[in-house]
Amino acid sequence: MKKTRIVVIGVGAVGSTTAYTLLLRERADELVLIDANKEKAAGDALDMNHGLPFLGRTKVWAGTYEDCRDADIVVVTAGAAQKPGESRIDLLKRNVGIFDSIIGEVTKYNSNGILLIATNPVDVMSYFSWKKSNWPASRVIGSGTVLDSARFRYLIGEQLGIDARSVHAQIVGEHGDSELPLWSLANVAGTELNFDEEEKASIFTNTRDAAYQIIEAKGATYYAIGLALDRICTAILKDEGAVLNVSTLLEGQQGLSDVYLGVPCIVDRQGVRRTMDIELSDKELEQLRQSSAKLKGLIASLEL
Ligand code: 6V0
Repeated sequence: MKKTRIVVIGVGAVGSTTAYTLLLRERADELVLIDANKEKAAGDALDMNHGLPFLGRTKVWAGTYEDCRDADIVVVTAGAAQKPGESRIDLLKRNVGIFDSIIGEVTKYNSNGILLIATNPVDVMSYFSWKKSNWPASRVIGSGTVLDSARFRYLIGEQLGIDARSVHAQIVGEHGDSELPLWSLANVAGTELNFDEEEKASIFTNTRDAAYQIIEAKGATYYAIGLALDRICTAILKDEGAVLNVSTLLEGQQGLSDVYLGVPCIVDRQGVRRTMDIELSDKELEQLRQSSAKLKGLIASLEL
């Protein structure tokens, strides 16, 4: 039987935590770590291998792009850190330069795997990866608002005293400042949530600004995104048909197209099978359009 292989490119805070999460959950037979900093990738692989006597039989090694050949999923978390005084647009252009070479290398060796992008701004990096790879959009997926939706469900669950897994609620749009909560569809067991406007505003602000809060406290966020990426990998490898708010190419949904955004998608072995048809309130639709316009502006600035 063919062995399942996940390649993680970029093993900084997010990549190494994701790889460790995939290892703990025995998600694949083979786990390959790639980083421009080869020593870091080699050190992580050695460290993880020393844990194997306590785990299963996953094979972990620091690899090269040739190892992408048999990969089922290539997770990309590589990115440049913002330099002092550097604008977000300049950082974006630098990350696009990095992705130009990474995606070029991956597609040299692999033509039928799934690209799972986490590097920020994730919706733009996913769009760029789709263009650069020439792969069908169904197989180029961004982590989108999967993490944001998890934060949202956690905070609602805390407020209600209900397990976050029983809370059905989602964030859509950009993974970032223009994202929006879909209160009109949020529920527990089909029951509408009775929050007042102040409570709603506080829950959403804490969701949207969570990354700033964590980065201020400890410099980076990585545990929850590691679990979110593991969740997406599981939906793919187990052909689940799970509904996850990954970032995908819109082709007319909600009147939007030629942009990657976080929306509820059915995810299975083929990647994104399709997006769910959801009915938004007028206000939500307007906010989603604004989020899309912002991302399109960023894409246009790249002059692809
Ligand atoms: P980090 O700890 O600086 O790690 C980045 C890694 O990328 C480093 O190990 C670099 O050596 C490596 N790298 C840089 N250039 C290359 C290259 N050309 N080839 C291979 N490797 C390279 O950053 P961290 O891990 O904290 O964050 C990584 C990215 O994830 C950033 O863009 C974050 O903004 C983003 N996040 C995305 C989230 C999401 O929900 N999508 C959540 C958290 C962070």
